[in-house]
Amino acid sequence: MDFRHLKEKDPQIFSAIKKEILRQENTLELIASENAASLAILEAQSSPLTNKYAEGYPKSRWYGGCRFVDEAEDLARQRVKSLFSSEYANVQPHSGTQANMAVMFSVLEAGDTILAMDLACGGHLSHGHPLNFSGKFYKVITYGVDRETELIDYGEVEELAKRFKPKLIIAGASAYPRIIDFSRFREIADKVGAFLLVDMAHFAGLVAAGLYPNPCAYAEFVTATTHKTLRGPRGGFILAKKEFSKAIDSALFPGIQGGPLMHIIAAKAVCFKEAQTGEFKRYQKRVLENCKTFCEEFKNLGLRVVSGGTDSHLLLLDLRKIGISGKKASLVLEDIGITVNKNLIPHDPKPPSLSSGIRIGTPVITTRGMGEEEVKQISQIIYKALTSFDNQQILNRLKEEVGELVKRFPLYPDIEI
Ligand code: DSN
Repeated sequence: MDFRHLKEKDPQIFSAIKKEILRQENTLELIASENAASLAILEAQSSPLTNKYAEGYPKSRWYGGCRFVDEAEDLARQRVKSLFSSEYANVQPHSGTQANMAVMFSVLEAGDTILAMDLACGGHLSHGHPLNFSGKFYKVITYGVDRETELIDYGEVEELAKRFKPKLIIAGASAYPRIIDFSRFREIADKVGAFLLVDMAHFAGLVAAGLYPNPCAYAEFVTATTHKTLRGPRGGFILAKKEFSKAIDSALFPGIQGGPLMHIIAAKAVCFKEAQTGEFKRYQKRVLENCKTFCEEFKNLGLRVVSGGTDSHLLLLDLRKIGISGKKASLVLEDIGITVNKNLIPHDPKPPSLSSGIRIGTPVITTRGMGEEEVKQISQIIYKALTSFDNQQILNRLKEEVGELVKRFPLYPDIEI
């Protein structure tokens, strides 16, 4: 892959892209929601399929000339249905939020009640945050995690469900390291006659590899993004029971989106094919192992890991013992070439703009081929940086160590810039 045309035609944009490629190459990326898509996926999403208007669905489009994009969308739908054993799929959502919006628009009326996880305890913006459409259109009741165990308090979820009778219950989070008990959510939803939506955006790759329970067996609706653990192009998709197919299709188009991004849908199809391979399953296993190693190392270093560990690709580190905020920690780490995000810990005494923790994820470093030895080294680097954040000499040394480490595990050796 090269950029020879762009370089000539638009040197300014080429320069921004080149710098970003080099940043990704030379940084230890530990943001849990990011990954590094394959060259096959990058090629599909940069193809001339971007030129095609295809409002509608395969074999039922508003414009002519859709024969071949139909092939791509059909392949994407078949592959994702088979990957997650789902009866129905819609691969057109531009993002996870659009996927959630389409599900909500297909079964809810404005003013209906939804029960979802509190953002402060690990939930997601599109599950009812007051500034998001979901919080503006619906009456939102939130559940959190237990103060002691930092696990979802299913007793609280049931109690809230019985009290407020939500029409939709949402399970799924962006900063919850543990396995979510979908069968318990199903039981609660059934007790109050609610629909269940599982947003598996974060852990979809682990589900595809059989390392996390498959929510399709429990929920009427399952939404996800393709670019997190699933390691595909940026975008979303919806899985559901067949009886909801018409309602979801029309909630998405013409309800909230116009022409689908056919180049991205083709790249999603490639992602779903890659996710069926043994190599992908082995990759997800290493993602999980690396995350568990991080937890053990941080605990050995005397730090507290939220909920005591992880069952997934992410962990939350409580920094209060070191006496540094999540915001300061992420800035210190960025200066030495490590990217993380500040994150609230459950029942955080600090505001979201500061936060007491950081979220760490292993999808990207595992894609680069890093394993136990490197994770142990990175844990030490993070610990030393955060405990010596005012010692520039130590930080300079750690930055060199990060630089040497990333050079040994190139991210995109075949991209010519
Ligand atoms: N922004 C994503 C995350 O980092 O978890 C969720 O959409």
